[in-house]
Amino acid sequence: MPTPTMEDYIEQIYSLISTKGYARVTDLAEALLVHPSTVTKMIQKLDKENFVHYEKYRGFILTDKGKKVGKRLVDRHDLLEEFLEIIGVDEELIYDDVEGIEHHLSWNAIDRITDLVEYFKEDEQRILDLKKIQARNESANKDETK
Ligand SMILES: [Mn+2]
Repeated sequence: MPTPTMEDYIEQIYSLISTKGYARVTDLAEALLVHPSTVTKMIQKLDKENFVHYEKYRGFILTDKGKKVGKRLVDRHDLLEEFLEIIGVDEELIYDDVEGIEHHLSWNAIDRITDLVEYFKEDEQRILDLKKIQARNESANKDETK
């Protein structure tokens, strides 16, 4: 199992490759806000564990194992964004919230959140009902701070 930090790298490499067609050390350093030498060290580690294939002067690619894990991590990220959006979290908070929680949930919890997202998407009325509760709680909160 990859560590949370390794997961961040694999996830980022996977999305860079699917949007740009390739992932370079500089792209990763920029995306993850770390120094390029830190990226290189992690890439070597990921290579050792067979998630990426690293060639010193030519950069790196995801192995089949890396692709499989990468897809799973990107899907998990997307699911959690969708989940927070459905339950009404402010849009500008969603990305950072997902980055904060995604590595700390079990795959069991992810599966159950998948069910819940499906539950809400199956019937618009369920989302409207939730919004009613939210409106009620929000106005109660406002009254408290008056
Ligand atoms: Mn993420």
